[in-house]
Amino acid sequence: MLPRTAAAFSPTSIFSTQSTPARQVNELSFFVLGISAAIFLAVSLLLAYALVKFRARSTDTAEPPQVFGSTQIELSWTIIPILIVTVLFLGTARVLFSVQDMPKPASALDVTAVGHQYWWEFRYPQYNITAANELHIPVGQGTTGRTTFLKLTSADVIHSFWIPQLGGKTDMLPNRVNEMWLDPKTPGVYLGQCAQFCGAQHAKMLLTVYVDTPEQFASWIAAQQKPVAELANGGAAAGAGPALASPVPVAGAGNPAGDAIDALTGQKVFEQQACINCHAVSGTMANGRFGPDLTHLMSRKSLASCAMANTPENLKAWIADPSQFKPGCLMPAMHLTDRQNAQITAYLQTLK
Ligand code: HEC
Ligand SMILES: [Cu+2]
Repeated sequence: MLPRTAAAFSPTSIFSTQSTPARQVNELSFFVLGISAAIFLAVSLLLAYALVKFRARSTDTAEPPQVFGSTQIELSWTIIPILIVTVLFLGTARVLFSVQDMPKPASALDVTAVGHQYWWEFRYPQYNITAANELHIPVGQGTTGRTTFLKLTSADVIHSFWIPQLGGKTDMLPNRVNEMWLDPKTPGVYLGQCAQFCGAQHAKMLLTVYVDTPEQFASWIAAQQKPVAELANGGAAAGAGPALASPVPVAGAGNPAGDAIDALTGQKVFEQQACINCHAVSGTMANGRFGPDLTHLMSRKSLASCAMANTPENLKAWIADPSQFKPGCLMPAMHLTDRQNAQITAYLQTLK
């Protein structure tokens, strides 16, 4: 392997591979590079030899002998390249098939990843969860390992899913499903990025992958499955059920939701705005699908696919004007008053 340089240990290094598909592709690249380097060296040496050995000398009086055709040489420069190409072909085919046709274990985790301008949606059909931007998967190797099988698609233009240390780069195409799998070796945080230019904020379409231990993963799933806390002031009676059925009633049309800067008022303001046409908060009337699901927004460490840390100040500033962080992104500035913004932010803070 490579020397332990800083480059090999940067979080987006393709050299310190942490998952089988990435490792196999990496080994194949070095194999191909090795063969190409050997060919380059052999050709250069032969060329240098011929140039020196057969150079024009002052003692030369006539043309050197002219040679026409040599079956031996022609055979060798046909057969040797064919052998080399065969080796390259077989080596590549072996990796291709072992990555592509890996049988799916019964225990595999299914994730559907959907690329959007400029964020990622992650659906976990086995758990009925929708998350965004921060992908959580279990560690994939070792006795408790669990492989993750991803279905990749896009909601708009072509994106590409790439986590250099784990795998990819696999295109996410509209109306088509590509597949890949990951079996990360060690728990930790891995960084990825959209690898296909997809528009103005392509550069800020970053991706964080949390590779969890089985326990961490189970508790993350449990947290994502929890229904949002009910904010109704009295709501003790509703404690039992998942409280999903009835959305909090909205104040009559045109009525201001109120002046209080608290989560309950914030929810009403949120639901009176167009936010709910683009964002979902499960169990409430917000069921938009155009933007990231906000049901467990506070479980994420970053906002807007890693554009900034998820702090109350950043959240408020984002809602006031997303373009200060991601110019050209598809969430409009909603022209809220400062109070409305503070109310909504107070509400979003409760979406744990
Ligand atoms: C026209 C659709 C649209 C409307 C309306 C809209 N958003 Fe968004 N929102 C988006 C999109 C798209 C993104 C992702 C932007 C990106 O990362 O490029 C986003 C991102 C966000 C995020 C970051 C989510 C995350 O997971 O990091 C928050 C928070 C948010 N919106 C809150 C709001 C609030 C509050 C409102 C109403 C005041 C609102 N949005 C109105 C489309 C919308
Ligand atoms: Cu993209």
